[in-house]
Amino acid sequence: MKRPAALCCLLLLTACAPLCAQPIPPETPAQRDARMEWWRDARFGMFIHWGVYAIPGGEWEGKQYGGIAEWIMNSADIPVDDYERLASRFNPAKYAPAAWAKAAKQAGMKYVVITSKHHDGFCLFDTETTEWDVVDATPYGRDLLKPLAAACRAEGLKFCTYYSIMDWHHPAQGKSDGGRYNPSTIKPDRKQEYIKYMEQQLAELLDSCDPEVLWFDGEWPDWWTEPDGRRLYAYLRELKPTLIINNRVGKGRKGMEGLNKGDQEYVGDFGTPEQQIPATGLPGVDWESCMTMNDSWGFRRDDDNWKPTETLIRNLVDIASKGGNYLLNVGPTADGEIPKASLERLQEIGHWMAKNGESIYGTTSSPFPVEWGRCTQRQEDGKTVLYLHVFDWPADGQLTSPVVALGKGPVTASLLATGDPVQVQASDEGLLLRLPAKAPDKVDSVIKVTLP
Ligand code: FHN
Repeated sequence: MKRPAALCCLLLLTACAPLCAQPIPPETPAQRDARMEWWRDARFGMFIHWGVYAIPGGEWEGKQYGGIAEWIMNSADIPVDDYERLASRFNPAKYAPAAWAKAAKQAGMKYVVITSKHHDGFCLFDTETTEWDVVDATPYGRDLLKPLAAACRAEGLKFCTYYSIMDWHHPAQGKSDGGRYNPSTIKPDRKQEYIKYMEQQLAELLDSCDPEVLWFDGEWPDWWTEPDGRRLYAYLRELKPTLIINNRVGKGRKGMEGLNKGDQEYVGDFGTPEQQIPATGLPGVDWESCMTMNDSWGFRRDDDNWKPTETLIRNLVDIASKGGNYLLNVGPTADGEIPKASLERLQEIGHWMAKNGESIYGTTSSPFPVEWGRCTQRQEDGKTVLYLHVFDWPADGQLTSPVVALGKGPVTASLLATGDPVQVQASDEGLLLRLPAKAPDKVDSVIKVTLP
C-alpha cells in the first residue's frame, strides 16, 4: 500500500539507522504527570484479543489449548504450515468496529487496547514488513485497526494497541528445529534484524492508527533484555513523545513493583499485574490489572466460566481503591462478534457506572482500609471527597468509617446514585452514618462524603 512520503523517510531512517542506544527523552515529574493524566483518570479500559486463533477457538485436532500462549508453548503440536492455513479462513464478515466502540463506551470504559500482533506474528494491520497480515493473507483483505481507531475516537475513547515481542512466525524466531517453532529462542545472528522489523512495524502502527498506548507483551524470552526494552522505549517516545508504554517493553513484568521499585529500575510507564489484583496499591506507581471475563484471552468455544458481573464491578472498585486501572478483556469470534456473555456483562457494568462512575474516574487510592467494602477519594474545590463503596450493607443501618483529618465546617453525605442525603456524625475518631434500610445497589452502594 502506497505510504506518505514522510513515513517512507521515517521507515528508511529506521531501516538503516544504527541501533545506537537513543537516550530516553528527559521528562520532569510535572511533564510525566501531564502525559499520564488521561490514563490515570480513565481507570477502566477494554482489552481485545482477536486474530486467526479465534478460528480454532482453543481446540486443535481434538486437543484443548487453554490460551494462545499455550498453543505457542506447545507449538510442536501445531505445525506452522497448518496454522498459517487458518488465515485463508479468516473473513470477519460481522466485524462492526462502531458497535465494539459503543459497547466499550456504554460499559463506562475510557480506552480500548487491541492486539495488533500476538505471539503468532499475524498482523491485524496493513504492514509492508510481511505478507502474514490481514490484508495479504486473508479473504477479508482490509486493515482491521484503522476503522476501530476511528470508531473509538468517534465515541471519545482512546485507541491503544497491544504488540507481542515474541513472534514465532518471524524466521528469526521460528523454524528453529525442523519446521517447528521454539518461540523462546532467537537465532543470535538475526536478533538485530528482528528488532528492526519490530521498529518498522511499530512506526507503521503509529502512522496508521496513532495509538495512545503501546501495550507490549511476549517479553519473557531470555533473548529479550531490559536494555533492549530501554532502547525500544526511547525509540518510540522519540517518535511520539506523548505515547504511554507499559513495563513489558522491558523486563519489569514482575507486576507493579517492577516500576522504579525494589532492586532495579525497569523501563515502562505502568506496571501490568495479570489476572490478579495487588493486595495494596503502591503510592506513586501507576499500574493496571489486565483480566479476562472467563478464563481465556482469545475466543474459546468451550470456556463458559464467566465471572458474574458483581465480581467484575467489585474488581473495578477494588482496583480503583488501590490507585490502579482495570483492563477487562473480550475475545471476539472469528466472524467478528463479541460473545453475548461478554456484551451482557459490559451492559450491566455500564448501568452501574452510569450512576456511580464519579466514584471511579479521576479518583485516587483509599486513605484507609475498610471492612464493609472499599473507598476511593478525590480532591474537589479544596475539599476531600470520600466515596464509600458499601458491599455489605449494615442490617442495623449504621455504618462506621475511619476519616482523614477534618477541617472546619460541616461534613455532608449523600447516596451517590440518587443524591438522597445521608445522616453523618463526624469526629477525628471517624464517621457514623445512618443509612436507609435497603441498599440502593446490591453489588456496591456508594455514599459520597464531603469533608471540610
Ligand atoms: O500469552 C499472553 C496471553 O495470550 C495474553 O495476551 C496475556 C495478556 O496479558 N499475556 C500473555 C500471557 O502473560
